[in-house]
Amino acid sequence: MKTPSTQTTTSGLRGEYEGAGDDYTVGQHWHAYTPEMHDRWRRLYARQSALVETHACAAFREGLKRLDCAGGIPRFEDANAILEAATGWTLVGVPGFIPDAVFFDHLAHRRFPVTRWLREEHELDYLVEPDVFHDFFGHVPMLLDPTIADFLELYGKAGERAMAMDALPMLARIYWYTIEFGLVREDGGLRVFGAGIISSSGETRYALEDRAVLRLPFDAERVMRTGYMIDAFQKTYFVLESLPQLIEDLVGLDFGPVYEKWRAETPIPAGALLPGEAPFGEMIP
Ligand code: HBI
Ligand code: FE
Repeated sequence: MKTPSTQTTTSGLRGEYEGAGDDYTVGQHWHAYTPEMHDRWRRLYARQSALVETHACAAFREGLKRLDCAGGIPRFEDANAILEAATGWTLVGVPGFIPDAVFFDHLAHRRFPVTRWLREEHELDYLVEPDVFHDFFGHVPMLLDPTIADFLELYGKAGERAMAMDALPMLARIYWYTIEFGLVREDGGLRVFGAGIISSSGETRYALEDRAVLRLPFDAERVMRTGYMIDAFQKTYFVLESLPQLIEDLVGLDFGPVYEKWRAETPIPAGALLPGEAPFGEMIP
């Protein structure tokens, strides 16, 4: 992943790792956000929330409403009151990307790291690193869903073994193709639940509407073997039949033998089909 930027033009908070503890958490410093930043948030929110109605899954739509954050960059502590009552999760502020082991440890303890700085004006459409809009708007609504809440804790707990077995890229692909870029079947069509899609207006349309995209049924082993795009729209998305399928499929799976079998192999390229695989059509209806 990209190293944290040290650019400070409109946000003095961006990439500031000094003052972070061993757990990499920092205060949100909500009062440091300028009126321009709150305005930028409102515009990002307005653009994305219009798409959410037609493109996001029900859990996301409901979670977003409960967070009530259309008016400006939300305070993490306000969201924490809602989250703690609903699923026992807590948001912690972070300066940006944090080391894998630290990230896993937070998730294993139902703490979700949220980047505190907001993208700049020229980055409204596209950003490689997470910012507060991606992390909060994209991820936090789904933390109110009981399945996703439990799944993320399990994912955090799986981190140590994946690292010890030299198979972190395989585990990370599960996160990537679900929490970041996951689709789910709902109401006879496909809907978005992944934060990387739903925090991007271009990718939200593309993931559900572009005919060239591969949409494959979610299969944990297939996902763990599939490479992904980090600086362009995905070429392949995986589709859950329901959100609980995520837990049902993964809870019974012993990851150890899967890691051993595939960790030394070249991943299946993003956008490639294996013999016999048939992709779903575009989103409809
Ligand atoms: N740090 N802030 C932040 N956000 C992430 O999504 C993140 C991270 N560190 C590591 C990481 N993701 C992934 O590489 C792990 O899921 C493997
Ligand atoms: Fe993310």
